Parts: sequence; structure tokens; C-alpha cells
Amino acid sequence: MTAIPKEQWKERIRDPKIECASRDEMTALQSERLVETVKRVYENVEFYRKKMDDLGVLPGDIKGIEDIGKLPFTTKEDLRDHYPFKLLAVPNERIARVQGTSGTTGKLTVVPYTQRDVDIWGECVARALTMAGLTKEDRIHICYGYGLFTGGMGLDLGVQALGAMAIPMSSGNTKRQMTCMEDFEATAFACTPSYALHLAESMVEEGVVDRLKIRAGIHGAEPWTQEMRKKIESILHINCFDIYGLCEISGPGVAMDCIHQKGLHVYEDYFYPEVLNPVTHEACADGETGELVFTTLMKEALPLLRYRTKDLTDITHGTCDCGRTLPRISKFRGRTDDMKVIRGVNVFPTQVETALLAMGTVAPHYLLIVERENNLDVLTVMVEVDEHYFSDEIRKLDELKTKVGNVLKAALGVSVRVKLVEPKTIERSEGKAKRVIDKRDLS
Ligand code: DLL
Repeated sequence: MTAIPKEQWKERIRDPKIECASRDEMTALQSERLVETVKRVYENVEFYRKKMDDLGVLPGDIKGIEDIGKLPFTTKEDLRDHYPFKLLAVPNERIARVQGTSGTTGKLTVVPYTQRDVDIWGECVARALTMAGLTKEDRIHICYGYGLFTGGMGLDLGVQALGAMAIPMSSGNTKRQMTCMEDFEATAFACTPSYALHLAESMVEEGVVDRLKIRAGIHGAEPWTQEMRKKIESILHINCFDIYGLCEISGPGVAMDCIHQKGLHVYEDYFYPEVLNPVTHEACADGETGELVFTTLMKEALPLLRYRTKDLTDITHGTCDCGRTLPRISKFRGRTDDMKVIRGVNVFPTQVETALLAMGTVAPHYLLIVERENNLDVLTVMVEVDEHYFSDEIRKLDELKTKVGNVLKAALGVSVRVKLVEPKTIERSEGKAKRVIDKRDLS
């Protein structure tokens, strides 16, 4: 496998008029799109009409992007409260598809798309793939999950828009992934960074690295470090790129970094980014860490005003070495909430609590421990159970352990290791309970 040598690297930009626009040109475009979006949501979405009325803001008060601070915020809770389709801004028959969060139950967030939303999503991913140096000549092996999760479908749409060849593997079955990668002569692959590293090490073990034609890896959906990137790059001799997105805004392809690795370029002509102090909601200066907030500028089915992502980052404006003027956000520092991303799946401690309490056979004292083993995330859930389980025959304890594991897997959508412990083993807290210990080094 060979990375594209730096000296041979040609900057590839799919849409230079947009991606290299001057600030004035971009502001004019964003303003026009924001004014139109606000008018549309006010007319079609009762939730926003009420929120704006409560703030005393009328669509006519929004004259350009400089007025964005007058608009109300939207949160994940708002989406859940309006589950599944109560925030639609278009008639039902215009919905072309739905996607959702990576969690499988309880916390599901559903996102409807019109065909134009789908096309724009594909276009954003195609821009990102172009940024990774890929063209229609490439064969892109997609091992993100397909389904409601946006990873598989998003990359697929991008490959189609690029005109390249999609290899829709979905996730799992490492041996088969390697065989297909080799046999189909894939030139790029896309999956979570933790799986990329696992795959890379498996390739070394199987001795297939030199027979593969992979040049680039497109990784995201979970936080990962520069060190992890370097490790994957050095094992496979490729270039890796960090792709970001969230289903509420469209999926992967909201932002991605270029070969210069100076932050992830945000497609701000479609998604207007703000970085705000999570407490005061004041705008952060360039370089200052805050919560990333997006306003969609072209979304038809589910336009969102000032959607609070809870992802912590900072933003930089100014021209990048690649020539793009799109602002750049730093690799993510974490989240403002307690959500954990385990093997690309969003997991909330409250989902564990709900599932455990519904069982009735275990105590409501639990602890999540997240670790990284062989480069894969491992979630251990420690749960207290009645002491008679420890004095009775061991078979009963084993049966309960299997049952808890099955219940949690069904609730979370990821397999979990279960550790049943005696009462009072888990530390009690006087203030907020500590529900998660994250031992992965994601700094
Ligand atoms: O994870 C979309 C996606 C798929 C992105 C494939 C990239 C590749 P959700 O399931 O809605 O969507 O989860 C979104 O995942 O708010 C972040 O906390 C986290 N996340 C996504 N990409 C990155 C990344 C997809 N590159 C949530 N770095 C987001 C760090 C990321 N965290």
C-alpha cells in the first residue's frame, strides 16, 4: 500500500467557487439561505413559530447571518419530544428516506430527508472524498454499518456522487473485509478509527498489507487522537482523514480535514457553525473551546436552527494551506453531556439504568467502564446483585450474568461485558453519581 507522496499531492477541490469563496461571498450566500430558512420554518413548523413568538422575533427581523444570535436554540431533547415526525417542514409525501442515531432503542433520534436533502448530503461527502484525494477512478470499501446509522449510507451516497465504485461491506467479519479489500482492489476504506486500527493489525497478522492497494482511510463517528491516526497511517502506509458529522445535521460529511491536518473544514454553505460558551451561550473567539452549534441553511425536511451538538471544539477562520477558506474546527475535545461513543454507537448511562431497572432482579447501582483493548472499545457494566447469588450455586450467577448481558445488548445495540458484584461494592456518591469511567486516552 502506498500513501500519496506529499510532493505529488495535488490539491483536489470539488467546488472551488464555494470552498475557496471570499468571506464576503460566503456571508452573502449564508445570509440569503438563512433568511429563506427562517421564513420557511416559521411558516411550516409550529415548534419554531412558537419559540420565535416567545422570543418576540419575527422572520423579518432576520436580515442576514449577523442576526443568527436572535434565533432560538434546538436540542436533542426537542427532537425526542417531537419524535418521530412532528418537526417536519414539508408534507409527508416529500420524505425520501429516514436515518437516525446509532443507538438502537430508547434514545432514537429520527431524521427525515427529502430527495434534495439526500442529494446535498451525498454532495458533501463527495467533497470530503475529493479532499482525501479520491476520484471516480477509486474503489471505496465502506465498512461503516448500513441501516438507520448514517455512516454506511452517507459514505455510499458520497461515493455515488463522486462517480467512484462503492464496496458496501458494512461492519464486522474482519477476515471477509480483508479478502474483499484485496480481491476487489479497493483503493480507500471508510470505518471508525478504532476499527481501522483493528483491521490494520489484523492485516499485518495475516500478511496481506503488501498485497492491498489502499491509499486513504476515511475515519470518524467517534473521537480519536493524532497518535491513533499516525499509527494507522504507519501500519498501512496510507493517508488517514478525519470525517465528522451527526445524523441531526445530515450524517458524515458535515466537516472533514484535508491533507494539511489543520482542522476539519466545515461545509458552511450548508451548515452554519457557531462555537459558543456552553454556559453563557456567548460566541467564542477563534481558537477558544466551546460547544459546536449548527444551523442548517438548505435542509428541507428537518431544518434546524442553532442545533446544540454538545460536541466541544474550537473554530478557526482564514485560508488553509490547501486554499480552502471554509472554517476549520479542531479534533473534538469531548462532549458536554455524558454520552459515550462505543465502537461508533452512542451510549448513554441512562439507557443502561432504564434497562437494568426494568429487569427487577438487579440493584440500581451500576458503573460503566469504557476501555480500549486490541484497539477496540470494550464496555464493561458493573452491576450490584443480591448477595444470595454469591452464596447459591455458581450456575445462578452465571445465568443472571448472561441475562443482563442480553438485556443490555438489546437496549444499547453494542455487546457489553457484565461484572456482577456484591452489594455496596460500587462507590456511593454524595453529589452526582459517577456512572462512567472512561479509561480510553482520547485527549
Ligand atoms: O456518527 C455520523 C458519522 C458517521 C460521522 C460516519 C462520521 C463518520 P451520529 O450517530 O449521530 O452520527 O453521532 C454523532 O458522533 O455528535 C460526535 O460526538 C461523534 N462524532 C462523529 N464524528 C466524529 C469525529 C455519526 N470525527 C456524534 N470525531 C457526534 C469525534 C465524532 N467525534
